[in-house]
Amino acid sequence: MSKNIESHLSEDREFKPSKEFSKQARVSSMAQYKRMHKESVERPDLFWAREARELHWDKKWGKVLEWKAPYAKWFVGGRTNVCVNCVDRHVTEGRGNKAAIIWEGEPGDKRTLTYKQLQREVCRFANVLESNGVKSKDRVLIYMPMVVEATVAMLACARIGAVHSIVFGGFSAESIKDRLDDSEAKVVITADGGWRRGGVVDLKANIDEALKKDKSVEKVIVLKRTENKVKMTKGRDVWWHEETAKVAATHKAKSFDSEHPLFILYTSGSTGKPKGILHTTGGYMVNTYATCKYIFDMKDDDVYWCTADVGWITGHSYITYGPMLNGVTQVMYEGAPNYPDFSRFWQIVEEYSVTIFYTAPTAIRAFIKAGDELVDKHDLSSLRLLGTVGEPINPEAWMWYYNKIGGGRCPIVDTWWQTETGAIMISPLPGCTPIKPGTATQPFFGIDAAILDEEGNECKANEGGRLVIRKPWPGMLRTIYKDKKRYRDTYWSDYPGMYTAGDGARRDRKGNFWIVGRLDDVLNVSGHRLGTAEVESALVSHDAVAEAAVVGRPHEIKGQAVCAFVTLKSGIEGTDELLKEVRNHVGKVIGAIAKPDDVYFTPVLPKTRSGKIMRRLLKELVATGKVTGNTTTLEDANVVKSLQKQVAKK
Ligand code: 6R9
Repeated sequence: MSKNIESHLSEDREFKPSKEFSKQARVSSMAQYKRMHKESVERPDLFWAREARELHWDKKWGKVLEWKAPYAKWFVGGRTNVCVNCVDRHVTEGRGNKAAIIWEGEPGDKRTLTYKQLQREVCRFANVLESNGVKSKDRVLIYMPMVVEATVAMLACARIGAVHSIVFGGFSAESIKDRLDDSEAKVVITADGGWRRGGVVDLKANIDEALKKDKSVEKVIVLKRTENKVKMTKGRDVWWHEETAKVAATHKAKSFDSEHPLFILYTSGSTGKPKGILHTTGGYMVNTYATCKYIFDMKDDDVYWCTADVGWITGHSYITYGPMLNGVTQVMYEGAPNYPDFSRFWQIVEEYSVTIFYTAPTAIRAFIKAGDELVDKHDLSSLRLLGTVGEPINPEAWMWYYNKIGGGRCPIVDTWWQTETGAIMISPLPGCTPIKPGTATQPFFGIDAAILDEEGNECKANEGGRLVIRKPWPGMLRTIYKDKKRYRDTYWSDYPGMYTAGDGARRDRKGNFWIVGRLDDVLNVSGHRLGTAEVESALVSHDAVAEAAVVGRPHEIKGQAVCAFVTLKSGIEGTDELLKEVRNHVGKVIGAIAKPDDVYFTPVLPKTRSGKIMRRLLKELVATGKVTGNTTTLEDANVVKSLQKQVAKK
């Protein structure tokens, strides 16, 4: 990380959009950006009302914003239906026969749905949900592969006012169970499996396991995707295709209050318990709509592709909601980027003439490693705009993306945002912002971002501090589900009335934001947030483990790798076999992404005299192989020496 910061500070490569790009973009000069940004921050009511008016409301709002920190209401009193805005509106406005989703399965099967066809699917499934007892505000847990039906399920929930809560398909039964216990979902939507690297992920078995002691779930709706054999529980489990065959392909949508809950998405925090981030209707809709329009420059003839999974916030805001609100044609792909090899993405870009491509730095680094030949075989000339999200992008990866994928002609939008923010917060505008490798550049309209020191003073140029947002924005989380106190404590207690993002950052002389990374005990592994406390409690739940400390270390492809220091219960020997077992155990408890890359067995953990594990020291050790910092507060200084030897052996 520190190497990154240094290279950031000396980064002087800068690229401006071409005249052609600027000319057709919605914002084409920095002067225009500055004017609009100033207005949007000073008069958010004017800016956001203008954006909101481009969408359909059944009842117009009264006030644009009601702010009683830390609680915001946007488009107060307004009534709308997000699903109608994503789907029906395009049919009514003459885009019914336009492709909404061009989908490709991992085995190579293909499917295209127009907005009209999508409307029928969504209406059918809304009817299915209702006939299975789902009512407004009921929670629906979705655990699905990247198939069209995942989006259909989300939109159908939104249509009837049910609150979806998606659990990423890579998460384990136990992770599902935790989220079910918290959300008390009434219905689960899943599939008989999904394809991943040629194999089938047995999603239904995980649901069955998670539901063993559950009391809230009444129905499980199962999509047939892989013909994988599954157990159907009588009275509880029903088939998607059988249910949809019973109902009409039309459904009259009701309107919902602007602050009606839309979804809950769980994300890691610095304790072992994931936070249920709650987003609502009107503000989220307008914010995802506007960011897609300005940042991705979405136009009627674009083919947009975001490679995220709907299990993450990026898949919510920039697959299902934002792009559909803009009525764009988008590509959706089910499988892994390296199946059957690393040229799969480029093959898809070529085949569907993708124009806007949005992916994560970790994927870019994996492509670089796989070799340029895999890119060179494909014609990528359809691309006109590139984006990244999820973690800071290292300048080398940025340059490769810019030149090799973008052919030196496509602006890159490096978009900083979070599950909590709902929509992109800091990003270049492709038609005007000069871009540099490694910076997310400038705040989006309506976003008042700043970097503060511990006392709350704004940091000087290039000085590192904490990233905060000083004013509410429409897509912001409204609370942590069932935990208002945690909401206030986590996000609003560092500086009164301001949102703390949990990221460290600095701002250069031109006002560009350089995000350094998380300041809390949250790792960023392949662009995904992972709480060290969650991994630690998974480790400790193994019978042989007494205590565990987890830290991240820099990793060439994943950004950060998970390192675990583990003490075993007395009398248990730390064999290689046990090491493997402990790793797999974490995979079972949380999911494969949480499996530690390195596990070190140690007789004791480095602790202060008051018994606190010194993670700072472990972090330094795995990053550099040495410990230089102050160790005088350590209870047992010999621990460090022996750990140093172990790490050096790796
Ligand atoms: C959208 C998403 C949020 C955390 C965030 C930050 C990191 C995201 C970034 C970035 C640098 C970017 N992050 N985008 N860091 N540059 N362009 O990823 O949401 O999964 O909640 O993660 O990811 O650390 O705080 P989420």
